Amino acid sequence: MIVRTLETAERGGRRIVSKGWESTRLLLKNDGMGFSFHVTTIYAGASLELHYQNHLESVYCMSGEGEIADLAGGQVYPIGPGTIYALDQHDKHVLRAFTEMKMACVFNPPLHGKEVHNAQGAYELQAEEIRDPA
Ligand code: 9YT
Repeated sequence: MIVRTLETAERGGRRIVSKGWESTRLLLKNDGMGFSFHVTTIYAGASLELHYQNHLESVYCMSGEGEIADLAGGQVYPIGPGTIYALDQHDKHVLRAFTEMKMACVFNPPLHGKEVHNAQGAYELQAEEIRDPA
């Protein structure tokens, strides 16, 4: 069994900070679950154009307000506490945060740990691992 807290994960090097967001990666590929699980903060005012060509992602909004635009179909959906979106078609999208947003995110295949977005707004399939200290 694996038991971790957000606080120990943050202090233990699992917190990745990038442009417009930060994410604490609580479960990763090396945990062997078949998915990764992250608690992500999207900073207020961020507008992220993303396209996870190599991954499926679902995102559950725990707090904050924003919207997601599907760039293929043009639809825009409000995102607030209690809403989940799933990028089941590797959908190219823009996520806009009107306030700071706290999200629970799951990736399949699981992330290795240190991924940040490439120029296409995707994560590469290979990246540096995060490991707990022995
Ligand atoms: C919602 C989203 O994709 N945000 C970017 C960060 C990502 N959730 C991650 O790497 O944890």
